[in-house]
Amino acid sequence: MLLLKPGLRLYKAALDRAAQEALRDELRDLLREAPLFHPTMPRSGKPFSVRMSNCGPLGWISDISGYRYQAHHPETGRPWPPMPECLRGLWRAYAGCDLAPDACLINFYDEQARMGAHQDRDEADFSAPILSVSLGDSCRFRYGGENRRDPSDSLRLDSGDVLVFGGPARLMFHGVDRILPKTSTLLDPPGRINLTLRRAK
Ligand code: MD3
Ligand code: FE
Repeated sequence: MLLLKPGLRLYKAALDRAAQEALRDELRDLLREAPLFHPTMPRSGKPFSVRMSNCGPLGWISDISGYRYQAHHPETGRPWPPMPECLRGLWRAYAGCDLAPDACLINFYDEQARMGAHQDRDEADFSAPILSVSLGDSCRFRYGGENRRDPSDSLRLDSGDVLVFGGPARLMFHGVDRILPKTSTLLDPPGRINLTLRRAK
């Protein structure tokens, strides 16, 4: 485990190749039930470059009217599929939180996609951590402080890495500067999947 700063813990290669392949295959089935959608920015309606879906009781979505957690897919209207057991196991092993996650956001990045610096503050209780799992192509991940202008650092995240953000790191600004194309053979089509396990309510 690497403690990058207070509350920010990195577990390199928490999932080995076989575990990554098993999770990839589960996600492939799950995304048939809850297809990736193109979220849009509140007010402007500008599309995100990242496509998203969710699993677990609640899912995070963004559309013209705002950001929120809801229990159904915005396009199919169906409830989100259950969270794979392997993800709940990662939460038990690494999150250090007795309460189970009730939401898992699935982000898919193609080679061009990125995510601008933001805070995650749509959850009811910031005392619970957020756990992130990376699969597929590596990325350059950027993280700063609680104010947008605070100095930032960047870090390469590789397939199988788990990051936990808790305590003083929970409200830090963070984003994905870029995907590093052709750094992994896990996904077809290529790209990067990031899963974030949260307690939304
Ligand atoms: C730091 N996702 O979905 S994961 C997001 O790689 C998001 O897809 C990025 O930011 C991705 O909101 C980064 C790492 C991450 C996730 C949640 C955080 C970092 C965080 C919440 C608080 C602080
Ligand atoms: Fe985020």
